[in-house]
Amino acid sequence: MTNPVVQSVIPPNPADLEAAIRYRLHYTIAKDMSDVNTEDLFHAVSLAVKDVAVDRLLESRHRFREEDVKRVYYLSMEFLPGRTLGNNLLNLGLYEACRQALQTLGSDINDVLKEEHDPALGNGGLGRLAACLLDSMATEGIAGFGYGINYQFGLFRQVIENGWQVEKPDRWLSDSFYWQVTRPERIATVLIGGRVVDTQDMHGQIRPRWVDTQTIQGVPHDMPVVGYGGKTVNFLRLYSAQTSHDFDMQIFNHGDYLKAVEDKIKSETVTRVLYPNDVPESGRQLRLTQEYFFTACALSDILIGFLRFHKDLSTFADKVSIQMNDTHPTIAVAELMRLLIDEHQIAWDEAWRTTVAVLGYTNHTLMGEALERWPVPLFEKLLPRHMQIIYQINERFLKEVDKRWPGDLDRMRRMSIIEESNPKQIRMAHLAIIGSHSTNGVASLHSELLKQRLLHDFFELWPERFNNKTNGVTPRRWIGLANPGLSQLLDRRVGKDWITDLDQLRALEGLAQDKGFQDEFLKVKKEAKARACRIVRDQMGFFLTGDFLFDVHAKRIHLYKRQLLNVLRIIHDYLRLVEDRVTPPVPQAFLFAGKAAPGYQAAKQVIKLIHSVGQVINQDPRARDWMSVIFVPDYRVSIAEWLIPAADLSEQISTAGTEASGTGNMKFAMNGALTIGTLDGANIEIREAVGPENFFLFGLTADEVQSLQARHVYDPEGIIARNPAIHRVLESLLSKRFCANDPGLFQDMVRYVMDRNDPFVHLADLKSYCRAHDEAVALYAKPAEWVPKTILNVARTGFFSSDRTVREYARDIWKLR
Ligand code: 26Q
Repeated sequence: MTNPVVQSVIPPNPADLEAAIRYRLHYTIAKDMSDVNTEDLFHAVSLAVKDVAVDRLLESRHRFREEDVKRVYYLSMEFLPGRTLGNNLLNLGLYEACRQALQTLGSDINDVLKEEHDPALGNGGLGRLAACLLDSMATEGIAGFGYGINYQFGLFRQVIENGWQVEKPDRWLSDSFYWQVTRPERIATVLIGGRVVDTQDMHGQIRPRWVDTQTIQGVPHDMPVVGYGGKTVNFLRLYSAQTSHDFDMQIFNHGDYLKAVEDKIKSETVTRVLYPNDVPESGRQLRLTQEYFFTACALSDILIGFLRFHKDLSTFADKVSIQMNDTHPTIAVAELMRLLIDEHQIAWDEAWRTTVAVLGYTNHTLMGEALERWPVPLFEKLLPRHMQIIYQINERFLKEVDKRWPGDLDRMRRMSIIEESNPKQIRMAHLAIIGSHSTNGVASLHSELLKQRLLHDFFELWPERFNNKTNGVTPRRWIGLANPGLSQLLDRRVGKDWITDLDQLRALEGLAQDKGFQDEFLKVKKEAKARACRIVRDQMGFFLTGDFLFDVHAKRIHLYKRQLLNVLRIIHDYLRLVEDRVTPPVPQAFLFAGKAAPGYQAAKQVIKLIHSVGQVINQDPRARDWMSVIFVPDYRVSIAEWLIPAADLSEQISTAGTEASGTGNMKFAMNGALTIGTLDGANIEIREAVGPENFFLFGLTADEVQSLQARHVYDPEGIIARNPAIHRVLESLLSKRFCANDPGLFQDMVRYVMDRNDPFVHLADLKSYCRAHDEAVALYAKPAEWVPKTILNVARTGFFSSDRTVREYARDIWKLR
């Protein structure tokens, strides 16, 4: 038996692929065909396909070197790539061949793909965006590479016990994760701790030296990132921390064996676990160490790679762009300066010009309290040399501010990198803006609000540094893989090129009124809903039917995202049904999914509330034919892939001015759900794109919310007094209705929404939310009106392809070609 794969590339031909799979089953898995199970098949297919990906990876590397192209490095603490095998089959053009090959081997491709663990190396939107951008860079043929952390434990697994979220470890890496290639030859050495001493060089110049440091090694693990069509394969390089080999030797040479082993364990914990917060907690030493560790690994790797093919660093900025995904890798500003100055003897001014030209910063939040700050004492202890460099950067920067606004001390205090609190804090966002040539927001409104509010001082100083890059999502995963029915329909009706040129979906506009097409389109949605029903039944034992309108609210649980507002509205509908005997035009299923940060009590109570309300409604014979409430546990990419295509209505109801962009909103619209939403984040652009008549709008605008708060006139009690229906909802929450066994359980929830200082002004939007929802449901009852709208949503979401996003980054920030 020869390995048909090593003869380079498998043509997309079932017989060859089958032979490759058989080869792997025989020689790697060492099993007879008669013993083979689905898991074995998964391993064999993965190995066969990985070989193809590696072939193309080496070819791409060679081509990029020959052409000496400019490279982009995307630094991110989080990547949520989703399952790999199906994606790589699709992008390599092997999906159909594999389906047939597996059929011949007596197996269903869907069962085989499900064997793969879905890596959860991120919290939510920010990590998933990183994965979509990598996919699009490879597809666009850009030499773009991800750098991050190979966490041993990804985001916790969410289990629901008695309605409460319980966190369980997610040890995702196993021996059978084949997609990673360890690269021992590119181990990075990272210094940390110690102190700085001044020494004189041979010219009598004072040169600071960082001494008595500890060393941690970063071991890179590369995962291929296959572009669609398989022409370009880039990589995602994830580092795990390891004690240095020298250090291991010292264990034997010096006497203190136990101390040495303890230190070893300590340094290897650096990459043990992903922090689950989506609001930063200052003062966590391990988190800062993680941020520095992976940034330092990445920069040293990038410099070494560059110097292998270039004689010195003078052209570095022409050939390299580094994008910082939020402030998490912002220590890159100081680390790059340190490398250029201390290790490569470049003068400050030139080093600074290079640093600013190379780095770009993407901001993902509007909430001031979510901006990262690190206490100076902690920073000084871990990174004394970086602290010196940051002080110098700040000194020069404040001189510039003083030159522009002489004597404006208040402004200097506001803009300084150092916040003069006790203890002093380093404002990472300021460091990022000052140390880079570009600061971008992730949706149009977000970028505007950054300029007008959060970062206004910086915008006044450097308007040219600010720009917008509206997020996007990859059509390969979010239509191609997630929605095979829609995908095939598009292939037939608009041709196959939509997958790399999503604007082609426009061709559907002309079909929106075509009865034949409407039926086909409806059938696709029906099938996606039927699939969701099967999964909900098999995994949760809940019998759901596709005749219900599927109303889906899936994202991290957070007060600003207002799952609580949705629950209030559901209770309102429920009371209207059982108390007022008003039946809705159509039965509805309210599906929730999302994780709460483990320390975020209010968010965890929202999860409990959803379960409690669900239990009452789902068991009430007066209600259960009309409404169901379902919480799908452990939300992750692989759940989004079946849940989103099944949605009829997409809940995007954050308080205006709080959600930077959202990307789920795009995935839903692309898959033919209509959005009910506020004028927040990318909702605004989605609404403009699909047409206001195809979007259910409600709620205050960002300016109105701000003005309400600035004037201190938000008056929840007044709202309750004027709206008996709202009053009734809150009364029911205070009563035993939803917490018979635990009276008073939801008092806190009521307190949140009755607080005049509720930052998310729930009650200000409740009435208009109910109105918009009623409209949506009434429309759903008239398929002749609803279906054309969903078709137009799909037709007009081409803009939200991450291919477009990446092209904009390439043109405006990375300055490629
Ligand atoms: C920071 C410091 C310490 C511990 C944790 C963190 C931390 C971790 C994750 C801070 C933030 C995050 C994640 C943020 C995030 O996902 N933001 C989302 O980014 C999306 C992509 O741009 C946007 O679409 C969403 O609007 C935004 O909420």
